[in-house]
Amino acid sequence: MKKSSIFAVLMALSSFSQAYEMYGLKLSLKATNLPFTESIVYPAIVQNNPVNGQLGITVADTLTTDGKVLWTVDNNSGQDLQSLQAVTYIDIEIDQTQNTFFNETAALSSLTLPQTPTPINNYLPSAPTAWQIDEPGYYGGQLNAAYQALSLNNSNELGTNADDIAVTFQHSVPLLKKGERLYIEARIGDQPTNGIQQSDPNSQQSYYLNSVIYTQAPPVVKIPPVVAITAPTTTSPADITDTTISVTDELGVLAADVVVASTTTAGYSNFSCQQITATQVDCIIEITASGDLVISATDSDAVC
Ligand SMILES: [Ca+2]
Ligand SMILES: [Ca+2]
Ligand SMILES: [Ca+2]
Repeated sequence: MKKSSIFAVLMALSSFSQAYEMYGLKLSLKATNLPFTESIVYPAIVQNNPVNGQLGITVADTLTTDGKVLWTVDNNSGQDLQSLQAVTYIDIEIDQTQNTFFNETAALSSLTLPQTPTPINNYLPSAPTAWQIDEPGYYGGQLNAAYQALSLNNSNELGTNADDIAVTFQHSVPLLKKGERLYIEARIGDQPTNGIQQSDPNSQQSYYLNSVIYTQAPPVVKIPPVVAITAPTTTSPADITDTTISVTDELGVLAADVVVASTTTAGYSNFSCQQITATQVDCIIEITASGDLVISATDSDAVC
């Protein structure tokens, strides 16, 4: 049986409107070449902890009033971290002063992103890849052990005499390069935000608990537009009128951005382009004198 009265006082002071109290909120990390390390927000707020001197972890905010906490993880180890695992651990109590902390249930809603991940420039959010619901270990549960081992079993281990409920989420990162940063965010929301739903049957309060990892977005690969000139007639005593041009681009190209280049030496007239689709422009042209025809196109990602 755990004692949580001191943390109930802490949360009362932080002007939460929610009917939950935070008992445990922490993050563990481990990689092939990084020993177990953690950053504990509750019960003891440990920020900027040196974690064996191998990572820089900061907590940008303690738990916000809208139920978010964001960890910044910098790889200061001097080496690439292989097979990085991260587990977020969330132990809330719902309306415990009215009906205790051991009357609650929890179930996986879906292992998907919350509806509104936090926008972070050049970073992409990902949902957890594993989860576990269990009693932490005060009363025979295994959740804290799973958190310590960074090995979640994708199951709800609560029995009928489960006592307390806590939840965990796991993220896997194949490679965090030397000097790179990632972010991990725990979410506690009273609106459906996917993740795990924890409910109090007496007060009928429910919270959706979730975790998000934000990793660097891969660089955008820019592909230049493709210009195809079809010239069935290459030699003629009269003007050539059957030359056509088709420009395509994987992102987009505008008719106004397809031009006859200044390096063109052929004589021409009646150059005209038409927008076929967002990614295709077709043009016609009349060739009036011998020479080279050079078409220039600028695509929407401005490759050329
Ligand atoms: Ca309760
Ligand atoms: Ca709990
Ligand atoms: Ca392009």
